[in-house]
Amino acid sequence: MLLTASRLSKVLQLTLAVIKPDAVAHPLMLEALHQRILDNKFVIVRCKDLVWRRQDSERFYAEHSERFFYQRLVEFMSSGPMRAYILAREDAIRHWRELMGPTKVFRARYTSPASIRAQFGLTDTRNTTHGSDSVESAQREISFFFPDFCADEWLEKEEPSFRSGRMHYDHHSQIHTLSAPS
Ligand code: 3AN
Repeated sequence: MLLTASRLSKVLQLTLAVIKPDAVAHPLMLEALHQRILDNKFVIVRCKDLVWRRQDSERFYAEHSERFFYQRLVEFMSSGPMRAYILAREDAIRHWRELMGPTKVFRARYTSPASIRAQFGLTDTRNTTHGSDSVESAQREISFFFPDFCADEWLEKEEPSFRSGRMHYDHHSQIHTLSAPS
C-alpha cells in the first residue's frame, strides 16, 4: 500500500516563542527575527505584541525566584513591548531552542555563532528570545500568553491541513492561515 507524504510526516508540535524587549525595541531586529522564523519553516499559528506588568513577569518566571538574576529578569521582561508566537513544526520545541542557541550570550557566540542569541543577544538576561523547553512548559506557556487558544482543538481540526501544506502566509496579519479548498 502506498502512503501519502502527509501520512508519513510527523504531527506538528506547538511551542511558545517570545521576542524579548531588547529586540522588539529595534524594528529591524524584530523584522529579521520574524523572517528567521519563516526561513526556518515554522508555521506561525498566532502572533501578538504585548507588554507585561511586573506581576506577569514575576508569575511567568516564578521558578527562578531564588536565582540571583530574578529581579533583573523580572524588571527587564516588563520594561517594554515584546512579541509572542505560537509556532508549529515537527519537533518545534527542539528546533526553536536550537535556533535560539544557549542561554548565555558569550557561550552562544562561542559554540553556536549562527544562533539568534549569538547574533543579537546583549547579555545573559537581555538574550533576545525565549522558547519553551518541554511539551509541558509549551502547554503552560501557550496558555499563559494565549489564554483563548485551545491546543487540543487546533491539533484535531487544523493541524492535519497545516501539515499537508494547505496554507499560506498572510502578510497583513503576519501569520499562516489555511487556504480555502479549491
Ligand atoms: P532559557 O531561556 O535558555 O530556557 P532559563 O529558563 O534557564 O533559560 O532562564 C530564563 C531566563 O533567565 C533566560 N532566558 C535569561 O533571560 C535569564 N537568565 C538565565 N540565566 C541567567 C544568568 N546566568 N544571568 C542572567 N540572566 C539569566
